[in-house]
Amino acid sequence: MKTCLDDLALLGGTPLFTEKLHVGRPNIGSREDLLRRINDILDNRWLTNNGPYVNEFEARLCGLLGVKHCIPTCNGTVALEIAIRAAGLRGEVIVPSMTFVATAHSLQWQEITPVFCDIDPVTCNIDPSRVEEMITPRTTGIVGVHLWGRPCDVDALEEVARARNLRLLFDAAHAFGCSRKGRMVGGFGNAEILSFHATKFLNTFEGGAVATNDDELAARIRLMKNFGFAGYDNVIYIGTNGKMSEVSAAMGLTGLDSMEEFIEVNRRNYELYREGLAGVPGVEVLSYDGGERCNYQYVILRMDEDEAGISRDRLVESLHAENVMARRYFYPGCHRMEPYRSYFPHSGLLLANTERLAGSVVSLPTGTAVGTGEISALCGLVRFVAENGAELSERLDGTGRA
Ligand code: T4K
Repeated sequence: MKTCLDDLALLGGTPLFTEKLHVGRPNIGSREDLLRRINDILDNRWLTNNGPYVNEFEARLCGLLGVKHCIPTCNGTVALEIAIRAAGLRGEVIVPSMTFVATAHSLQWQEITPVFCDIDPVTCNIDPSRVEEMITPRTTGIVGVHLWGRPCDVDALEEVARARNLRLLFDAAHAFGCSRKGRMVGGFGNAEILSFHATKFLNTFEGGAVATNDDELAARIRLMKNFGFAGYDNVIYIGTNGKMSEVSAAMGLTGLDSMEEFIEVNRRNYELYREGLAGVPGVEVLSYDGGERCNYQYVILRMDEDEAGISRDRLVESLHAENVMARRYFYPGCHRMEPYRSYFPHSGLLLANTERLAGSVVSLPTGTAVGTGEISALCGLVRFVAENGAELSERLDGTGRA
């Protein structure tokens, strides 16, 4: 516990944690079940290319999400690239900038221009009323992102897409296992893209999927993720290698078996953070809608620098010194990353809410690798830093630190 500023590791004290506490440590289910499945894969000598575990994984995903197709891929980025191509997007596509850069890159990689749209300051998701303003004759689609698992305003986006004849995709990388108005994420828009990266709620080491109820789109995606092969020696489409391996599917199936336990732990952690940080000046833990299904995979702090008396970046610096590897997901926003900041140097002018949010968020460690004692200690640390924010800032100013 810290009782005076000199106790802070940033000012020469001993770090609160001896080992680094990371954001995004994987949730891992039963090792025995995973190893049993891997042994089976080795016995079968069927390692990839639509093997039985990938097919079983797809069927389980479809059942869970209530969709007709949920095509597993090697990662979420390739799933995005394939879905974007298969849906026929080109020209310009409207996306939020407040997302992981893969959302924008998967468009630009195919020479489609991502047009960054501001977010709603409350939901933190793309603002449907601003989407209209970004539409030009070159616009072919919208890619919404369910940031931190909190679903977009799907109805409003569907309305804009329908009225303006645009395709609508969702980057649902954060939202596996989440629902909106009782419907699972996966079935909205023309297609939704999932990520099963190690850091995600459900992981397949690396992996992703495209969920859709559109049979034709699904058929194209299946071809595209396998070089366009429609049978031995018969290529009927341009394609890439987007296939998921059997070992990845085995990991995914094993994770699915423990999904409810992961949610329980995540929810417990989230509630502990909410309680532990209640009333801390200038610090708000972003909330989830308790009436919906939610994976609670992200614990996000929003800092009000004026109230806390210390900047978000200095809080993060203080946490890092204590071995809490908090992250600023998603600072500084895609529009301030290359190549976008060179292509559109002034896009920030239209992204005031994005810039404010990207400058004030902190993502904290949670998941099954984090214990309740660690969370209590971490909350105590954040409270101490915020309550002594002004004095700490002064001390750091005095040392010439930015
Ligand atoms: N759309 C959205 C909205 C996304 O957030 C993402 C991915 C995608 C699309 C693309 O999906 P994928 O193609 O990745 O399937 C990480 C992940 O690599 C990325 O998957 C994720 N979003 C993003 C939010 O985070 P980095 O560059 O921040 O990763 P890194 O290496 O700094 O690791 C993050 C933390 O996780 C560290 O604190 C350590 C911990 N970690 C990581 C790995 C890989 C572990 O404890 N164990 C591990 O095995 O991007």
